[in-house]
Amino acid sequence: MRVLFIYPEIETHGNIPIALTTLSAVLRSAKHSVDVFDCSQYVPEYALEEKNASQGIFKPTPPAPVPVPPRRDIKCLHEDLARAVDAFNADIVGITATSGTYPLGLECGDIVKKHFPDKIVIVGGIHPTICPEEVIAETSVDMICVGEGEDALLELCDALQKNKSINGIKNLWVKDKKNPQVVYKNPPRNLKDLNTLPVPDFSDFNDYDFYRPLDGNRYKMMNTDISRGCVFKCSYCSNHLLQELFSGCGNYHRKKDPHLAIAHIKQLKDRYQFNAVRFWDEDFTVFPAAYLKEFARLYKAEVNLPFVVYAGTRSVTREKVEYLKEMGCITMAMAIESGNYWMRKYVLNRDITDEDIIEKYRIVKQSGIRVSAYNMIGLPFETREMVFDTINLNRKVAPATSSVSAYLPYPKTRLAETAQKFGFLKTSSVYSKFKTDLDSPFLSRSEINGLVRTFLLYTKLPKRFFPVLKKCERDEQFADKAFPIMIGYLTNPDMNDAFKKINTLANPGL
Ligand code: B12
Ligand code: SF4
Repeated sequence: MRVLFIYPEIETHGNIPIALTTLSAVLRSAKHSVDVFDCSQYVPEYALEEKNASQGIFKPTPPAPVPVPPRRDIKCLHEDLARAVDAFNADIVGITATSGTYPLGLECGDIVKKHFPDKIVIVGGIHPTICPEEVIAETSVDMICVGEGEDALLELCDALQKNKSINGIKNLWVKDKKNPQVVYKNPPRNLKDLNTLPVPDFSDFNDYDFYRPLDGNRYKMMNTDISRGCVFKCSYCSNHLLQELFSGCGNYHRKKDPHLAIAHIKQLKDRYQFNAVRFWDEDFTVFPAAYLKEFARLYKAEVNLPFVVYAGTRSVTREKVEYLKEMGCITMAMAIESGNYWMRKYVLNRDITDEDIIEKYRIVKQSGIRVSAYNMIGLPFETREMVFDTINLNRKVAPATSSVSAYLPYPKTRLAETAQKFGFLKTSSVYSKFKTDLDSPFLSRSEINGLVRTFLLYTKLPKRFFPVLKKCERDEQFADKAFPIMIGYLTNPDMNDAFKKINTLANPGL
């Protein structure tokens, strides 16, 4: 069979999705043909990096040592996709979708069906897994994959090849060919033993997209993981839903045997000449210390590349951090999310005290590993004072960088449902759009946007700058002019010079 995958990401490039690298490897090892239509090629070059650099989120970074692929205008996507499906002569078009990328994914499905009504369109990924009824109801969707796709997609391809029935494949919801009103909703299969996965295949992605910025350097970065799932149940995250959905299907949180994981990483390093690794596991320090110790030993001996991980403040210990340090970890990203204990405990279901968070950051910093912090603002019930609790906790732990995003009510999560129940989401469906649509009596949308814009500088600059930042929250044009001065202050902390420059801006009197 010939399978064309669509990666419908249009906001950023370089986040090579693990799902497609794994699914491609599985299909190719069974002699099926695969190609990828990568919509991130339509993202204007460096658009995001430049924006982030101008807000002080990224340090300016040297360019990638390979040519920038030609950037296509998004207006050509329709025509390009139709041509790609035709040129590849795809039997199946497989779309991967998170809730954020789903709208473009569906648009792609519509394009395919418009030009090639007989091609099979299948949608997989977290969005159809969580919202199967919504996705299967679309006329351009023939079937969806609920949960893991490796075995289901392979069985689908093999069955089609042998002209066998495709209606009973576990994990798939399939529309009856003659009567699309009838949907075969097959039960979930057991969760995949990660030790049976093949080495991922990165060959369908553009070389340029592997070069990622990190702390002022650019690395040829391998995106990979050694586990799936998470043991926690934060209310804003999809994991509690997945834990429920796949209960009875085996352990939800699984990890690879360290020897196998290392063998795969080593093969990928040699094949693609990667010079850094980004582990996309949900929490790299949740593994037992003995597992991490063994993994660290093998990694140092066989791979020995700098790497980046996500780690949970609840699972970090001094011993585990020591193993990561020995292995060559350059950055640990840890989430604070909210600096307000009540918000963390009762709204986010993250019960950890400020003192513990401070201690966990101290442990990582003492090890010499760079640490960055993730935060959210615009949470249900959040007031401006609570946002400043978050800013103040970031100031206390002083990570290398603090990033922030506006809270997004992801479909069916407990927090989205709470937000709906308490009237923070005025629209009838929280799934219809994926930007903050919180209507909070405590914090207006424009206030949230202003705080997102200025968050990093609030965490970094002396308090004397706060009135300037408050003005930047409300006045984007002023912010555009004041930001470079304040970012300049961070590298050359001359207060008098900075305020002289700020006072000469259009609207002095600060
Ligand atoms: C790595 C990761 C990222 C990476 C890369 C994302 C990418 N390009 O793949 C980065 C850091 C960039 C990222 C960013 C974000 N992420 Co993220 N991320 C993850 C994480 C931790 C792992 C995803 C992964 O690679 N898993 C391993 C692969 C193998 O699993 P998989 O993708 O589910 O694929 C399997 C099946 O779904 C299926 N499948 C997938 N595609 C297809 C296609 C077909 C045709 C078929 C048949 C099957 C199939 O088969 C695959 C193999 O079994 C997940 C957590 C999770 N539990 O999924 C969150 C997760 C996907 N992210 C999430 C969020 C919210 C975000 C951000 C919005 C965060 C932010 N505030 O910026 C952004 C935006 C991403 C976007 N554009 O939508 C949410 C999404 C919730 C939702 N309803 O969409 C998740 C689920 C976290 C969570 N638990 O809530 N993320
Ligand atoms: S620790 Fe992270 S991945 Fe796990 S449930 Fe909480 S937010 Fe989700």
